[in-house]
Amino acid sequence: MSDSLDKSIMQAAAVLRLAKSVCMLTGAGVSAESGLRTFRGSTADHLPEHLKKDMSALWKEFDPTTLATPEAFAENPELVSCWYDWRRLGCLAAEPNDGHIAIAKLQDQLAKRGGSLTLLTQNVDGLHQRAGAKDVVELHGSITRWRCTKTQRTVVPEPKPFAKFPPQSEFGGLLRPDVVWFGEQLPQEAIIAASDASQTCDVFMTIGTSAVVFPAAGFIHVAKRRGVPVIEVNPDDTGATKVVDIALRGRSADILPRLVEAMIAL
Ligand code: BV8
Repeated sequence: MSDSLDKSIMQAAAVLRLAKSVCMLTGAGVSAESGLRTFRGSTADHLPEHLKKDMSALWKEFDPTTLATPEAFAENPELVSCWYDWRRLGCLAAEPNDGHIAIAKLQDQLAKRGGSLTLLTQNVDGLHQRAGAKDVVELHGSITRWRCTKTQRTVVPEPKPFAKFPPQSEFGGLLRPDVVWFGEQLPQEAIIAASDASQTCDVFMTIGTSAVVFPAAGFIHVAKRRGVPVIEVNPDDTGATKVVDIALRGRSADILPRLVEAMIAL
C-alpha cells in the first residue's frame, strides 16, 4: 500500500475512534469482490485475476439500468424475471468478502463502545446480513425476496431456478423481485431510518458506490451539510468525491480490514 494511503487510513481511524454514531452508505462496489457485477463502469478492473474472466461475461448484453424498471417488466416480464432470477442465484452462491466482514466488525466494535453504526445499503444481495451486520437498511429492497404483483405479498423462493418465466404467484399474480426499480419509491421505513441516521450521525462513510442514484446518494449530502466528516472508500472518484473529507482510494476488501484494525489499535 502507498504511504499516502496508509496515512489516510490512520486519519480515518482517528476520526472513527472518536465517533459515537456512524452512518454508512454502501453500493455495488462492496460486493464486487464477492464476484457480483456492479452497475456502472467495469468492475473487472478492480477484481482479483481469477474473477476477471467471469465479470465481463453475460452482462455485456444487458444494461441493468434499463432492465431495472417497471416498464421493462411490463413489456417483457419473461426477460426481466429471468435476468433477476439469474442474479438472485448468483447472490445466493456468492460469499461475503473481507469488506463485508470488516463492516460487521466495525458495527460490533462501535456497539461495544456504546456507539452505533447504521448501515444503509443500495445492494439487494443480502451479503451484509450474511457477514453478520445487524439492522441493515435495504434502501433498494432485496433480490432474495419476491412479491406478488396482485396482492403485494412477499415470498422467499427456494435456492433453485424458477421452473418457468415469468414465475406465477400462488395468489394469482406474477412474481417480481422485491427490489426498488428506477421510478419507484423507496420503502417508507427505509427512508425514515436513512433520514434519521444521516441527520444525527457524527461520521458518514460512503463505500463502493458511484453516488449517482438518488435519493440514496442524497444522504451523503445531508450529513455533509451538517459539517460531519465524510470518509469515502472507492478505487475511483465518484459523484460524492467533491464533498469527501478523507478519500481512501482502493478496494473495500483491502482497505476496510486495515481501517478497522487501525481503529481498534488506537
Ligand atoms: C425514486 C435496485 C421517485 C434494483 C436500483 C433525485 C431525487 C430522487 C430521484 C431521482 C433524482 N434524480 C434522478 C432520480 C431518478 C432515479 C435516479 O437516481 N437515477 C439516476 C440514475 C440519475 N432514482 C430513482 O428512480 C429512485 N426512485 O426516486 O422514485 C418517486 C417518488 C415518489 C413516488 C414514486 C417515485 C429509485 C432508485 C433505485 C433504483 N434501483 N437497484 C436492482 O438492483 O436491480 S439502483 C442500482 O444503482 C443499484 O441499487 C445500485 O446499488 C445503485 C447505485 O449504484 P452503485 O451501487 O453505486 O453501483 P455502481 O455500479 O454505480 O458503482 C459501483 C462503485 O463501486 C463504483 O464507484 C466503483 O468505482 C466502485 N467499486 C468497484 N469495485 C470496487 C469498488 N469500490 C470498492 N471496492 C471495490 N472492489
